[in-house]
Amino acid sequence: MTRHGTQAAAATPAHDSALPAGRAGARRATMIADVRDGLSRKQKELPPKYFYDERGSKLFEAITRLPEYYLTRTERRLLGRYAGPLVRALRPRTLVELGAGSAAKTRVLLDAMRDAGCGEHYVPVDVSGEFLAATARRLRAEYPGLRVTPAIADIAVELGLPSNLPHPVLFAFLGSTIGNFDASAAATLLGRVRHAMGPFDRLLLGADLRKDVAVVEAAYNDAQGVTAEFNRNVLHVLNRELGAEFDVERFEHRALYVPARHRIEMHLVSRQEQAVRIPVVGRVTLRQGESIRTEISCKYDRPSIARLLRRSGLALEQWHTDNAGFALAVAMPMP
Ligand code: SAH
Ligand code: AVI
Repeated sequence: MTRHGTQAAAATPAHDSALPAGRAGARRATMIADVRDGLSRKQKELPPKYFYDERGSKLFEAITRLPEYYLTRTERRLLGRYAGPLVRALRPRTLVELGAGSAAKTRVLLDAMRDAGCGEHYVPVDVSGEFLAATARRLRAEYPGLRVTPAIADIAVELGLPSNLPHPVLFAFLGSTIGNFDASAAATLLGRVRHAMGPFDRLLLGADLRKDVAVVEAAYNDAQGVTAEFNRNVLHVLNRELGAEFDVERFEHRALYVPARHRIEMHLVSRQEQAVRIPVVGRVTLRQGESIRTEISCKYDRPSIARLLRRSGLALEQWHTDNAGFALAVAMPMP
């Protein structure tokens, strides 16, 4: 994420029902602060964590099945190859997954843990509470005997982990979601993981790699327009949760690679000059062609991942990749 809320919402165990009133109030206050801050910048910005209400999470799931979006299937292939050996060597008792979403690929890790006769506790962490609760319900049904303790948390602020997790813990941060955080936020976040780690714990990090710009741009500009809908969903979320009056059709999806920063950026470009009322926040004006940046998605290579890990107190221990340009990195805590 490029920016984060100033008012940190505390982490809460996820319940299967709607958010408790205090929690909903904290989310709203954080959202107001984020929107006020982001939309008053020269380059207007909204944090990508607001894509993921139930509709946004489903749109993301649809993105993962698109022919252009190579990331998910490449990572799944790599997991299929390397999860078994990793789990057999580490024998984790707990799997903690950051930004778990629907935990679709996690099943590869959970299956490997079951096959190896280890793994008693799964802790999916996500900012999207409703979706997380559904994921937890499904996993409990699929893996009887596995303790599933979901935690709703904004990982840019805190991990929200239960105390006394059985070690060794395997932390997983898949999908290249790390790329949605700028370098300093990414290092802070991974530093938080480092802080939670014991000496025999490991981090499994999925990272999308630098490659032909046309391939990356196609992945974020799919022919069916699913990514465009996903991008515009953040405006639906602000309309519903804050009573904002965005006319979503007045915004065009744009995704462009910025070579100097090794990242693709998603923007919502105003099709016309307009003023948008957002209760509590105020009136926001946009010129024709002016954009709101909604996401960055950084692309890496081995040295940049090793550097990021080092900055976070971690050391790169294993590096697995294939020719589709995605990597699984395994990191250990630096003493
Ligand atoms: N891990 C899955 C899902 C990736 S989508 C995969 O690899 O396919 C990104 C997920 O991260 C979403 O579920 C979203 O709700 C979550 N997320 C995004 N920003 C977050 C934040 N700041 N804190 C916690 N979770 C976040
Ligand atoms: C979740 N995250 C890693 C995705 C990405 O590729 O940056 C979100 C996404 N944005 C557009 N398409 C998918």
